[in-house]
Amino acid sequence: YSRLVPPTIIMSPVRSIASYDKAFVNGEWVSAKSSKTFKVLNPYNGEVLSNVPDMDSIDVQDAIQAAKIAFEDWQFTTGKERSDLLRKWYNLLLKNQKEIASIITSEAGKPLQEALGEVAYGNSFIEWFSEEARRISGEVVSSPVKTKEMILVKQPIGVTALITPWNFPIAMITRKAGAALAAGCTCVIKPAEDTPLTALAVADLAHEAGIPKGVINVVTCDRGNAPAVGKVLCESPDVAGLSFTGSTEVGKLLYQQCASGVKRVGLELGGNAPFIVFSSADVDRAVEGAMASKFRNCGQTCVSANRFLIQDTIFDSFLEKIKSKMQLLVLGSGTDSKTNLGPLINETQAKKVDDIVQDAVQKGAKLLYGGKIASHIGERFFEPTLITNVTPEMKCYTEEIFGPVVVCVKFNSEADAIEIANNTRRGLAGYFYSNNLAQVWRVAKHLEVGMVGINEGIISSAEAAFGGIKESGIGREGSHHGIEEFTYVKYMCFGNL
Ligand code: TXE
Repeated sequence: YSRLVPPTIIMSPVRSIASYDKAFVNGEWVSAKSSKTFKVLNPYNGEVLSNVPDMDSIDVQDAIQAAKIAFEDWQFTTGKERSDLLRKWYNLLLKNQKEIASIITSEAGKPLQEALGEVAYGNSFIEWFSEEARRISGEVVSSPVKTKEMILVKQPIGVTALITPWNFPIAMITRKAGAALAAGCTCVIKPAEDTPLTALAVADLAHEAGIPKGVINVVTCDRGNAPAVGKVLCESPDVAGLSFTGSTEVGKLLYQQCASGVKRVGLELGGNAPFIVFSSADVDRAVEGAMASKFRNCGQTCVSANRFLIQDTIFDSFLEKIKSKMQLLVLGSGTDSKTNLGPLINETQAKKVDDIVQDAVQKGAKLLYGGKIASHIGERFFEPTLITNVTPEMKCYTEEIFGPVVVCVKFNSEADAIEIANNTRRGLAGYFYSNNLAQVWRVAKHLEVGMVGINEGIISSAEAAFGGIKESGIGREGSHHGIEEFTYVKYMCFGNL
């Protein structure tokens, strides 16, 4: 990570994982009014890590009110003031990166090394937006009449609801909250029920950095209360906008719920990324990119390669090479340095992956490696799996797999590859490997996706715009575009001059 900045303030580190047992509202650690709690489990062994408040539609109202009151002052802070606070938060996140990574490994199961990578990535959003907070500016319009001056200014939209998933417990929060705070918005975060502890630790550090009470609130609830809490967040007249990352199904529901209030909505939903390897490509490099894109976080990544489209002339060689790499993957505890693949987040997700693989096999796909839940290690572990002979009616072709499954499709021409790649309602990321310059430009333009990796399997960065087209979502996160989602343009016309 090339932009490490030494911490400038020395504070106490993040608290122990089990001590995160309250939600964070208006700068205070609070229980649910009902006193109900739910268990946060370690997906590796089912150990209870903590019990956190199972909040409902009443509790979330308090958080919205806290964010509303905080917005009264926060919206008028200067960009420099917000930048300085975000920088302090960033320094604390850096100082505590090992502790946060350890919480992520405990509640999400990913190998510690990957968790550290996620923390670096997650922190980079706070650093990036601390810089961008000072660069939010408007325009002086060329007025058509001498008696008027016209100015366009950008203002924060207000209180924002940030609903996040479990696959990147810190990065999905910092990517949204960093942009919201930099813009001058306040927020109510509802983290996924599987991974609320990272969210609470991150909010703890924001508070310690001096970010005022009410600017960041974290409401925790179990799966059962998520629809009620989500509905209040979407429908409250005091919430100006929603930023959601999660499934397409829930994203569509929240979009509808926000419609009655004509809210600003940002959605980052699942993908079905094509990963095309053309015959001109360096196959070894393509296999390396394929392994990184597919197996990071055990395939539980929205930009993960979902369908591998391999040109016929190199099909067998690609299969052989990727299979030999897959045979080296080690499943196990995220705390063991030898582990490449941790557990899937929960048994529901493991069953979903199993169902997708069994569906393909029953419909005639050829299983070349793996293919089932690795029960000898645990019910949440899935074997790295390689499948060919797939057809468009199989779920592995149309659905986001979200597991360690490589699905290979043979194609003949560039036109075929593009047609197969675009034959999906999703359009988040796409990848291709080619050393033919004219082809590179053509294919990059024709892929119907929001992000393209060209001879590269890992593309996410705070500097670049992240987001999809079609049913993969609306809006962009990261880059300067990420802040636009949290501001509106106000036109001021000065007359009688
Ligand atoms: O997602 P959900 P799940 C995809 C991936 C995965 C599938 C299901 O394919 O297999 O979705 O995962 C909250 N109102 N992605 O079931 O349900 C929930 O509490 C308000 C891709 O975990 O969408 C959590 O905080 N909120 C994705 C968040 O939504 C609700 C990452 C995501 O959970 C809600 C995760 C409701 N009615 C899954 N129902 C990506 N784009 O990276 C649930 N939630």
